[in-house]
Amino acid sequence: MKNLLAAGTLLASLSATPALAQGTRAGTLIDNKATATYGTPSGDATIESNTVSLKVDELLDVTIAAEGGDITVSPGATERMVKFTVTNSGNGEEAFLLTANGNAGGDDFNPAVTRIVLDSNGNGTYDEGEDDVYVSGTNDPVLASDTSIAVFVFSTIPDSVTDAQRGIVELNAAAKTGSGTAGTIIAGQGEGGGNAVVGATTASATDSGRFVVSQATARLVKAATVADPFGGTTIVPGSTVTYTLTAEITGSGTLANLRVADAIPADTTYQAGSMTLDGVTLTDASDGDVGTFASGAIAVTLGNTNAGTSRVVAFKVKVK
Ligand SMILES: [Ca+2]
Ligand SMILES: [Ca+2]
Ligand SMILES: [Ca+2]
Ligand SMILES: [Ca+2]
Repeated sequence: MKNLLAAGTLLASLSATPALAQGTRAGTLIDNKATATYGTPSGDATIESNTVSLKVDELLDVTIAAEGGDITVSPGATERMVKFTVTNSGNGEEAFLLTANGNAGGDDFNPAVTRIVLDSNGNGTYDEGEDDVYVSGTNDPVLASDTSIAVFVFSTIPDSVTDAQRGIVELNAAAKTGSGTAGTIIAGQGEGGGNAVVGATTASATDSGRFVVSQATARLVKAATVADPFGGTTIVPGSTVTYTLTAEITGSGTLANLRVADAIPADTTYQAGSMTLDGVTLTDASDGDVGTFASGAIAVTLGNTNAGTSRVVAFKVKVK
């Protein structure tokens, strides 16, 4: 070639295979033949070089990405899902082995992984009964170069977790042909009969999704103030006792269907119409408001209550 370069004008032409996003497809032959043209007394003469034919090896590469953002869960929640996208960023068709891990460190708890599901119908969302449960070595997803598959990893959240704790779930995807040190050659295992070569991604990639616990907790504090018939605070027959029940909801999220009840103590009489919620009078009847006095007890239905709020129920009794 060097002699030809020196001999005259070189008209080299490289293969014009269109470039894919991840490079030339594995197995492609890159043929290169050069020509040299030079002048002679009878006109130009052209000679050709031999053809150099190179087969493109298969680069094994993969990327993985968990759908972003914290996933809110409550203690003991089941069937909580993290969606991952696995992309074959190599230049040939490849099968990928998937491994989920709920026991990673660097967080507050370990989600218990229950199953990995492949987006078999390719619509990007989980379809119960339609998308296939992944079984390693049985239905390892096969991806063409530059294509992706969604993978859904399901977990159960431990009962013992508390508000604001975080737990991560990892998913690893590794090329089935081989992974490890970049540049490692797996002879003859590339698409199209060439070698497979571990790419810059090590042909193995891991990402994680994160669960964060949202748990509301209620605390109920009861207090009493006394007013006796003489303008003092002694407990004597005829004294009025005002009970105050303060429900404090802490943590985050919402406490479901909160109800506060209090049985009227012995030796006292409920003072009709004395029940209040946050200072607003509630009727004793079971009617349109949330308070009821029945069967010797007051009951107030607060319903779903957000963390960070306090509700105050009060009522009066008279000492017999
Ligand atoms: Ca392959
Ligand atoms: Ca963990
Ligand atoms: Ca689907
Ligand atoms: Ca009422």
